Amino acid sequence: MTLTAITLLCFAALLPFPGLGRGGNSGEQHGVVSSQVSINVVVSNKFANELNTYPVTAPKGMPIFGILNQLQDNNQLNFTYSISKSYGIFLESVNGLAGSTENKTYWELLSKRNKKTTPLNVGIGCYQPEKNENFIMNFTTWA
Ligand code: B12
Ligand SMILES: *[C@@H]1O[C@H](CO)[C@@H](O)[C@H](O)[C@H]1NC(C)=O
Ligand SMILES: *[C@@H]1O[C@H](CO)[C@@H](O)[C@H](O)[C@H]1NC(C)=O
Ligand SMILES: *[C@@H]1O[C@H](CO)[C@@H](O)[C@H](O)[C@H]1NC(C)=O
Repeated sequence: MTLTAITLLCFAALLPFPGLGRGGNSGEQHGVVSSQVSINVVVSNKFANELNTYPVTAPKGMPIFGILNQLQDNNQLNFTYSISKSYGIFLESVNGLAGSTENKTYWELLSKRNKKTTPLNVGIGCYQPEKNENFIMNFTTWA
C-alpha cells in the first residue's frame, strides 16, 4: 500500500501527466518471485566524524525510501522527510540531525559503485538502488 503510493509519487514527479503513472508499474516483473538485492546504506558526517554503514537486503526495485523505513523499523537508524509537491520526498534528517536553510546544510544523496561516487539526480522516493551498491547520505553544505 505504502509502496504503491510512493511509486505514484515518484511517477507524479517524473511524468507531465500524473495520471499516466497509475496502475502502470512499468518495469516491474510480476508473477515471478522477485529477487533480493544486497546494498550498503552509508551515513556520513565529516563534521561530526561519523561514518556508519548499514548492510541491508531488499526486494529488487524497492526505492531507497522503503529501505530506510526497514532500517528505521528495525531501530537501526532514524530519519525524517518532507513532501515536495514537485519532486516528491525530501530527506530532512538522519539520526536526529537535520539540514537547515539557516546553516545551508542538507543531506546529500550519492551512489558509490565500483569505486565511483556520483550524486543522485532524484530523491529517496524515486531512487532504486542496484545490488552491491553503496547508497550514501552525506551531511554537507551548499554555497
Ligand atoms: C536549490 C535546490 C536545492 C537545495 C534546496 C534548499 C534551498 N533552500 O536552496 C538543496 C541543495 C538542499 C537541494 C538538494 C537536493 N536536490 Co535540489 N534543487 C535545487 C534547485 C536548483 C532549485 C529549487 C528551488 O529553490 N526552487 C524554487 C522554490 C520556490 O520552489 P520549491 O518547490 O519550494 O523548492 C524547493 C524544492 O525544490 C526542494 N528541493 C530541492 N531539491 C530537491 C530535491 C528533491 C528530490 C526534493 C523532493 C525536493 C527538493 O527545496 C526547495 C526549497 O525548499 C532545483 C532545480 C530547479 N531549478 O528547480 C534542484 C532540484 C529540485 N534538486 C534536485 C536534486 C536531485 C536534489 C538532491 C537529491 C541532490 C543530491 N544528490 O543530494 C538533493 C536532495 C537530497 C535530500 N536531502 O532529499 C533535482 C530533482 C530532480 C528530480 N526529478 O527529483 C533538481 C530538479 C535539480 C536537477 N535538475 O537535478 N536542492
Ligand atoms: C534518532 O537517532 C538519534 C541518534 O542516534 C537519537 O539521538 C534520537 O533520539 C533518535 N530519534 C528518534 C525519534 O528515535
Ligand atoms: C545551525 O547550526 C548550529 C550549530 O551547529 C545548531 O546549533 C543549530 O541548531 C542549527 N540550526 C538549525 C535551524 O538547525
Ligand atoms: C561529503 O561532505 C563533505 C563535507 O561537506 C565533503 O567534504 C565530501 O566531499 C562529501 N563527500 C562526497 C562523497 O561528496
